[in-house]
Amino acid sequence: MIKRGLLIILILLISGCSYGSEKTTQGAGNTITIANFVFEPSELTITKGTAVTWKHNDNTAHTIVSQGLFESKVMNKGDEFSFTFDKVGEYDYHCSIHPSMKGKVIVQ
Ligand SMILES: [Cu+2]
Repeated sequence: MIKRGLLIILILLISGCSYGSEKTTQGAGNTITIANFVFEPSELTITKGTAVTWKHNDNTAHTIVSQGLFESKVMNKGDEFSFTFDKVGEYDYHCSIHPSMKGKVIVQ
């Protein structure tokens, strides 16, 4: 009786864990918000093949430029920009209007 109970608890724990991690990889964690002249988070680590979405939530127009990789249009509040990172590496990007605005995406 006790053994069977333990087994059921173990199965519940294992299935609960795998369900949890699945949610994490598919859910949040690949969105960067632009607000108050800051990319948040300024450094984001993702796995290869993940699409990152920048959400503009500032009263000032901004762009997202990674030299030789991508360049967004001039974005205003409510705009979004997405890019899928297919290669492992570290990618610096910045706002071409405000060069002090910088961020980094680390692809593993
Ligand atoms: Cu800017």
